[in-house]
Parts: sequence; C-alpha cells; structure tokens
Amino acid sequence: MTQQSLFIIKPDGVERKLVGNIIARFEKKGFKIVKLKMLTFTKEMAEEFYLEHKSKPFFAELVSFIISGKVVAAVIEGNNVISTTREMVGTTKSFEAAPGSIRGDYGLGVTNNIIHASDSTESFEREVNIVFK
Ligand code: 3AN
Repeated sequence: MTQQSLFIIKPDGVERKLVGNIIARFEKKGFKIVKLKMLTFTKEMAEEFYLEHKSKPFFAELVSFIISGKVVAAVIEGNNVISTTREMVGTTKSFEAAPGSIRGDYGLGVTNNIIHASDSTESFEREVNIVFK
C-alpha cells in the first residue's frame, strides 16, 4: 500500500553531520523524497508536535531539545513506508536499538536519539501540518 511518512532528523543528527547518510538510507530502500526542508522549531511548534507527551516528566526536556538547533524534515512515500521507516529508525532508547537501525548505529540516548518518524497515518497527518504548513 503506497503511503507517506514524515521523518525529522533531530538537532543531534544535524550537528553530527548524519543528514546525508540518513536520507540515503531511505532513498536506497526505495522510498521517494516528496518534501524536504531544514528548519528550526519554535517552542509553540514543539509543544504542539509533542502534545501527546505533555503530561510526561520528560516533556520539557523533549521540547527544549527539539528547539535547540536546526532539524531536517522530510516527507517520504512508498509501499508500507510508515512501519518500514519505524523499523529502520529503531526503538526509542538508542542504547537498546538494534544494530543496523539508525538509532542503533548512531544514537546515544533517549532524548538525543537522532530521528523522529511518524508512527501512524493519523500521526503523519497531524505532524506534517505542523512542520510543512
Ligand atoms: P519514538 O520517537 O520512538 O516514537 P515516543 O513517541 O514514545 O518515541 O517518544 C517521543 C520522544 O520522546 C522520543 N523520541 C524521545 O526523544 C522522548 N522520550 C520518550 N520516552 C522517554 C523517556 N522515558 N525519557 C526521556 N525521553 C523520552
């Protein structure tokens, strides 16, 4: 099923010069880049983006990290792209993520875990409206 997903290379990924490498992984997998941009999140955007985590103890840290530097956001398209992208990204805690996944290969922590990717069609639609509006 052809669908779209959104990924965001977080400030740690940009700072560590992993942008080209990460985009290349998705292109090599066969996904098409539909939209691509570099931006800096405002606090308002970040709070809306992470709304589902508002009550969590790590919310403030999450928001301050995503606004701490430039990010690269992309919409990609392809067969089953949402779940395949999540597999390629790896589990939330970088130190537990499987070798071969992006977080497993490059991630250092939980907040600083290199990349975000939409986890469902609903999340994709909500997120793309914040990042590419
Ligand atoms: P994922 O990005 O793997 O889908 P979510 O949606 O559960 O993870 O969490 C969103 C972000 O919140 C994560 N990428 C991570 O940066 C942060 N986060 C999640 N759980 C924790 C935690 N226990 N402590 C600190 N930060 C967390």
